Amino acid sequence: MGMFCNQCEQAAKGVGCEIMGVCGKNPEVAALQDLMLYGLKGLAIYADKARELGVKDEAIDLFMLEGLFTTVTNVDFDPVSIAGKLRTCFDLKEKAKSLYETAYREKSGGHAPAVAAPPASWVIAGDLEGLIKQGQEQGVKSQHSDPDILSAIEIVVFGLKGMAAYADHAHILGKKDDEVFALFHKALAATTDPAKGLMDFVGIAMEIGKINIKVMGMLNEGHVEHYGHPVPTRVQIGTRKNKGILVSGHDLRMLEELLKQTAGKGIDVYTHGEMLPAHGYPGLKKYPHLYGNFGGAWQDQAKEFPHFPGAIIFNTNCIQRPADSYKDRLFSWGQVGWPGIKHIAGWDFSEVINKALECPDLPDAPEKEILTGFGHNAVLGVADKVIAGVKAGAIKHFFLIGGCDGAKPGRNYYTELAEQVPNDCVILTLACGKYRFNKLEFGDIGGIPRLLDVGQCNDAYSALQIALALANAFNCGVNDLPLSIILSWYEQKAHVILLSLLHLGIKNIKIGPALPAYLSPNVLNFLVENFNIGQITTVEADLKAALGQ
Ligand code: FSO
Ligand code: SF4
Repeated sequence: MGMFCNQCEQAAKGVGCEIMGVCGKNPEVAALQDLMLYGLKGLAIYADKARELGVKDEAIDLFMLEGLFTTVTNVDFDPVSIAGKLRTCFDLKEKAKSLYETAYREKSGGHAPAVAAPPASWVIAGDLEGLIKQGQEQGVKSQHSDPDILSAIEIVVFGLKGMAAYADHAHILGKKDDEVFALFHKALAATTDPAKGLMDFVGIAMEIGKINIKVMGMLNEGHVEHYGHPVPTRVQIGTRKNKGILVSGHDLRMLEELLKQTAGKGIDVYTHGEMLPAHGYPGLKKYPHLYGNFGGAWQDQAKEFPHFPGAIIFNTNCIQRPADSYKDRLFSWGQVGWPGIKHIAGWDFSEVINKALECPDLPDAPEKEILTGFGHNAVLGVADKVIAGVKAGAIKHFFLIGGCDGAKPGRNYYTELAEQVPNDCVILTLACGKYRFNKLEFGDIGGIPRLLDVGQCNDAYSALQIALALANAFNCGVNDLPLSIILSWYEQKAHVILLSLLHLGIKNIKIGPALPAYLSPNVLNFLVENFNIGQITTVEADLKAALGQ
């Protein structure tokens, strides 16, 4: 049984995973995820048509986010969980169809024209085996065969997946927006339209980049409304002797609930990976048992989790195959799933808490402290100092070194780059790529730390606000700032952030380690010609180019 998936930076041989996903996704799960995308396209066709007639449905809108998020890299590996979501997808597609047909009848008095073509006509197979077979037969077919159009469609679909993850986070914080829901349906439905051409899909990709900025703004607002603006905060790394729960992922609301439920229970809560910036939020740091940060980026989990003897919970990507040594104390939440791993549905974390209480104490092994909490509010709070530093020549250049970490050896580039950035330059960082260098000492320039941790990949909005405020202060465009953007990417959330940067017209971005496998040569040329986007080369050459030497 084969598969094909090329959506992340790990795509086998730089082309695609065909026998087994490098991420651990097997062909059965790949087929089910392909079928999910297929079913969602059917849902999108009817939801879009119903919306054109003025009818919308929140259950449909929200499922679109959850369904797409399920198929993001390193999220749901559990066939039973995906099969359950496929049944919901089918039911909602039928609901959208009936909403459309009823609205059509009411408006025009006649029957709605039938939409006979797949995937609108999808009828769900019965059992798990049937679903896998259906996924293999129907999952990845496209109405197009031109390689450039297929590439542009993948850019659209992967952009929607990344935006769905951010929109889902925003919704958990109470934020939603109709324009956002509308674009999900319209854009996904468009990918099934044989009449659409290359430039249509390029236009849709740019629209996704634009709307994603709105989504990231909503997410930022949700975080700030719930927990206040992040403030610079020292975070303890390592562990101390006590019971412990480690929280991995990106969801701050889930962390907050866990902190409430563990208060006074003799348990310390630790952040892992992308949860690190949680320590900077006043509404979360007020819990004294939010003790510290454990481990490095996601790809080190199997090596590090055996040394964390407490309970561990993943609330979003990036989960990897759990080792036997810790899988009985591992939990998933939200859209995350792994077969055999206990999933917590809803907001009651008693099982996780009981498991932590049963587990032995963590070792008494505190390490150093690191700094986080430099969201745009904190950085712009010292904007005068930063601007004066630039004007006086004390700060020569800014480097935004952000994005995802990953397992490939080529990612040492980002450590070496950060180390070799000259002492009169400031590094802004965000997302899990920072673990390549966030425990090194960078010192400061006139009291401004040389390494500023802006937050999660979910905080890309904050980095953007900093860049826009600097451009405003210097009365120029972002492209004219002494700023170089050097990104590391891994999955579809990084991909949609890139679409947002392109929508803003930001040029000269370097990405790595590898370029996306789904860019056809012509589409890549288009990006180079219009945005001068490029792959990272060597640290020396990229630094020279950035500093104009
Ligand atoms: Fe990293 Fe994973 Fe945050 Fe991604 S933890 S790789 S782009 O999911 O989302 O940065
Ligand atoms: Fe391969 Fe990435 Fe797809 Fe996993 S998500 S199967 S690693 S391309």
